Amino acid sequence: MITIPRLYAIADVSCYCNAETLFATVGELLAAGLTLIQYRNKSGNAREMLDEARELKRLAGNSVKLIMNDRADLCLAAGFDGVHVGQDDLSPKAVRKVIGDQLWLGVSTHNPEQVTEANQTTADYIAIGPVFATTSKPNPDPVIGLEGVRQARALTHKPLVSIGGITRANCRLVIDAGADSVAVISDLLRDARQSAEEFLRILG
Ligand code: TZP
Ligand code: MG
Repeated sequence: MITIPRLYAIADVSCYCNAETLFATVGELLAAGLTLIQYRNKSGNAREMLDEARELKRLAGNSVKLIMNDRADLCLAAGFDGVHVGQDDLSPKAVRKVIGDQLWLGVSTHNPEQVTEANQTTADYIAIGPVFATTSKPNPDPVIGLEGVRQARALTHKPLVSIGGITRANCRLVIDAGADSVAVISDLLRDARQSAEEFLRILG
């Protein structure tokens, strides 16, 4: 079983005006002491994604876990530590054929049925959400609230990551509802270092 850090930053390329801003923000997150970061790019082509991912790997070094959203092939090519897939991506079984059994595999779920299904796979962690309303994902699944986190907790012993609308103001409630970790996009964008330090203090 993996040990998942309390704070899981998602660096979503669509939130930055250019790659330099993305790298600068990730640099701030690293300076704050973050140890788990996902690279999420829903619009780039494979070559752009690999270039950006390799730069993130260069910045992060070997002591920070880097997770590639969606793409098992780019995870390997960039030397990342794992892959995160959703319900419409490669199945966990198919991802394992690409990445093997050592790298981290995370699976997004949105309801109890999906949690139960993901629990039966070789996923290293299960993400559940959106917990609260989010503007970072187009057409998000229905909000599950803290009750949805509690339900998910009851269905799996795997590390549970909550996502969606999580901020410094509500992250403690999410952990208290049973999540092991919170994944965050928007509340880590502005003053990234200070925000990350505050999250870590609240969650510690
Ligand atoms: N999946 C479910 S909600 C979400 C994703 C990728 C977006 C989370 O972003 P934010 O800004 O932390 O709500
Ligand atoms: Mg996906």
